[in-house]
Amino acid sequence: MSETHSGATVPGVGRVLVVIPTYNEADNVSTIVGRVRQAAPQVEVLVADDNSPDGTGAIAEDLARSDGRVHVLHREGKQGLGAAYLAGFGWARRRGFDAVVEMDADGSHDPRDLPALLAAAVDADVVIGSRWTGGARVVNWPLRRLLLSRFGNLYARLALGMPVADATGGYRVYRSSLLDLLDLDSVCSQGYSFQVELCRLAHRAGARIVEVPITFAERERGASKMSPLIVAEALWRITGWAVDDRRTAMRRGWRAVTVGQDRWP
Ligand SMILES: Nc1nc2c(ncn2[C@@H]2O[C@H](COP(=O)(O)OP(=O)(O)OP(=O)(O)O)[C@@H](O)[C@H]2O)c(=O)[nH]1
Ligand SMILES: [Mg+2]
Repeated sequence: MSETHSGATVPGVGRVLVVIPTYNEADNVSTIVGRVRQAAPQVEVLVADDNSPDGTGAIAEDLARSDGRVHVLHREGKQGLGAAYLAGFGWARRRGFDAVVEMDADGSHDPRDLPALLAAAVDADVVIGSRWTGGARVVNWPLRRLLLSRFGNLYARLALGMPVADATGGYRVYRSSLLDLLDLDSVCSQGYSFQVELCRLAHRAGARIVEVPITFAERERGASKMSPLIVAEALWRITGWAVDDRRTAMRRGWRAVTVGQDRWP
């Protein structure tokens, strides 16, 4: 693992680490890292690779050797997006980064949107690069994926009461000051429900969540890791959290009636 270079900062935000989780992204990793460095030269990049059989980790290692602002976290094996991000957050916090960016490796998240996300982070704890707010564009996504994302977000918003249009999106900035407040050890999601879970934790912690419209494009190269299992995990976890929230609200209401303390949230 390479050492960090302290140095340039993003005005109003500080030192920023872009975490890019990878599993079999050999066709994409060089391009995405290069595009991030070009679009936002002040940031550093951490590729969090789950020992990809296609050699993504070795390619990332080469990139890190030739650019001191690029780093690699080699993990033992495929453990899901959530686990890779949590490891990346820990890596960033141990090295004193002020903000962490989540970004996919496959080019769906355009690094040219990063400056706008970072600018919004000056006055926010979480910035979501949103596909579903005014001004956003979704390019080349099959109808099946569009519907899944729309339905997933509608369900998350209604079930969890979060005022967020794109709670499943994975292009985000988190201020480290917020991550320090969240109980990340409690996070149980492995797949994409990780994004919803973090959104819920941030919302419950009273975080300032801002959405910035992005241009989202379908991956051009490499294989998708999306699976019915990942969709099922998101559905049952969101349902479980919604049930928990309602149970908690009912308990509080019951206590308010019987003891005269506490109030509905
Ligand atoms: N480290 C790590 N990265 C993962 C894992 N699963 C997915 N990723 C990465 O997470 C990002 C998002 O995964 P994608 O396969 O693009 O998922 P998606 O965007 O929902 O689906 P497609 O764009 O259709 O492929 C990519 O950079 C993947 O390489 C994992 O288990 N471990
Ligand atoms: Mg993708």
